[in-house]
Amino acid sequence: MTVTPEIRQQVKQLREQLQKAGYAYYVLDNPIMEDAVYDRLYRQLQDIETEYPELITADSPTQRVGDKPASQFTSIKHNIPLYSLENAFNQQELDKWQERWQKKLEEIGDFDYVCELKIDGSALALTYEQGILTRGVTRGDGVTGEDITQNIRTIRTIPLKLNLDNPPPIVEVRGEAFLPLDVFDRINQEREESGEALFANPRNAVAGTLRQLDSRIVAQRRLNFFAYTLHLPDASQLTSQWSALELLQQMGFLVNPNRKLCESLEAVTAYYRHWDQERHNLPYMTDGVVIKLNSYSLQKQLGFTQKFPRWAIAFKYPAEEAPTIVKDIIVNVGRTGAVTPMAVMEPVELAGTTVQRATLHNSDRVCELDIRIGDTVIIRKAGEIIPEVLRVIKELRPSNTHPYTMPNNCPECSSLLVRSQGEAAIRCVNTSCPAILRGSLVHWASRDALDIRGLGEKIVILLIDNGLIKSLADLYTLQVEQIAALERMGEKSANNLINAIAASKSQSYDRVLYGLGIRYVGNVNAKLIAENFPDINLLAQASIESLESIYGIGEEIAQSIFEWFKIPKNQETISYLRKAGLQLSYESSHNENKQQGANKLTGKIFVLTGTLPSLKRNEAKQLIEQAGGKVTNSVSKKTDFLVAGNDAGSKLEKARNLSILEIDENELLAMLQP
Ligand code: 1X8
Repeated sequence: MTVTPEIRQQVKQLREQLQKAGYAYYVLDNPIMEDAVYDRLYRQLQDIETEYPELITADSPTQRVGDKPASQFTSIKHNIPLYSLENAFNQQELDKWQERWQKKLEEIGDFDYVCELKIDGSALALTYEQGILTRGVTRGDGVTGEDITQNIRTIRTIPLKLNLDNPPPIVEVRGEAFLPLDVFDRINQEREESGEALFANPRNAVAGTLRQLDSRIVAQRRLNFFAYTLHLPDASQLTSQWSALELLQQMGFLVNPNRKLCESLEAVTAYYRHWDQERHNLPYMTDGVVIKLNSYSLQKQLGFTQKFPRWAIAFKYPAEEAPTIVKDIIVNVGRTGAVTPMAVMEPVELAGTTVQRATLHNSDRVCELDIRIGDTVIIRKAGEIIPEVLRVIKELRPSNTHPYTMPNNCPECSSLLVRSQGEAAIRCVNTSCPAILRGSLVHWASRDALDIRGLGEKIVILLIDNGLIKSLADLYTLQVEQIAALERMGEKSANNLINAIAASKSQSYDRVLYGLGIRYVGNVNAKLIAENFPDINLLAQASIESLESIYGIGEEIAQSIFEWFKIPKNQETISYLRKAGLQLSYESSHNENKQQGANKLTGKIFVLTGTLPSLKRNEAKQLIEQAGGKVTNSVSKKTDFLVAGNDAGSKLEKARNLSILEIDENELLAMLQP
């Protein structure tokens, strides 16, 4: 088929729309398009590119998903070396630095400093030719790095094309690739559960991810990037670091918003102190502040030492480590049955919170540390929610301590623990163990799974301890009165919980699959699997070979799924969930909408306002639309129902003026009942 000008035009338009939407979503954190619309446009573009591969360009939004594994990376010499920064650990060292650079200059005049947060990640150098991203290289040793362009394309906040009308022939952008802390925690949790070695900190996790030969794995890890250095071919175009940051932002990069122009070292110190507190509320790790002379002309006059620029310094925060005393060593049983040893310690301030528990990871680590009750230990918090024990100070060990040995039996159900070959983890394999049930339920209700608001660990424990829940399926037969009768639960919160559980029945099949907690089946894999086996019955009968033939699914995952479905108790769970009305296939959700959705709400126009007690806005919207109704943003004479939650504002007033029927969440859910 020949490419017509119309097709070219359509491709161009689709790319522009997708690029804008992606920028709004990832960089501005302010979406301008519904996910479903984005997906539709994306697929349109993908379809055209499949038909006309000659139209694919390096800057097409479809080129972010990763490609077949590379066999190795190529070494690349940096055009301009990536220097490291001199460190200051206290005020005196900072003062000395100022004295030193001022002494080097004959004339100083007015100057200011740019303060930026130092991001704990991996430095990257990006090359754009004629405005198109052509290369991404790791810092390496500063002189030579590795070409990881394929991996870098998967980072959504790195533009594939610069937002410039007349891009210079070549532009180099530098910055820090980093992992949001929640993603880091999730990666480590998954590794812990599958018995893999943990990443010690987000920086290692980023470096490890960037060096992944399989860029599809990188694409799943949600790496992010802050740009902080810009090299243009014509050096006279820019005169300061501050304006460089602004230009980077205009060009489409994510630039850290927490930067500050400071006129004195006192102001710099105030910035440093401010962020010493505030950094604990950031969703990424910072380990200090980078201070740069703003003026490029001053930077140029000062130049570099053998190792560092003279015009910049990193003012580091002290390592987040603290000594404390071990009061007890306990083991925790997770949802997969994996048994994690934990140290219970004298409470200690660390990274802005009081901690009294630290993970010891597994029995190998316990042996290696030779940790004992009574020991003084150094604990560290490296971004993870649970800190870890770094080392034991043997010199401070009291007499009469005993080496700790891991229990042979599960602390919760007493059944014998099992260590599989080649695994670091020891497991409880009793499928009725209350600890496993507890963990499974918390996972089932978690955000990426069925997303049941209000069903956190505390409530789960309450439900299990009161004998209301013995399996996952029991969630769906719970009655309001049963919950309302529990300690610290009223009628209202019981109602909310029941509604939230009911709403989870309309969550998609891939979320259900993830929620089941099958080992190695993360939320990304769950989507892949669901697409290839669009009905759980097909999946239950799938052979290991057919599972493995899914692009992206390896032997371990295939084996794990295969074995999961062989367990009678799991088959029972599926059958209960089916009865309860959960989505166990992609088709069924569509079919059911057609039949039982019975188009109960066809033609009805709804407006949502305020916060609903259990449904999120998009969930409510989805439910209404599935039943044939329509949701609009503003109240008018055409509006049939106003669904009002807490803190409803002007829409409520307007609806009352127009005498529009006002309903609450419960009434809405009742209308949706088949
Ligand atoms: C390293 C880093 C810099 C910045 C932030 N995080 C880092 N890890 C910044 O300038 N905002 S600069 C830098 C370097 O030059 N080695």
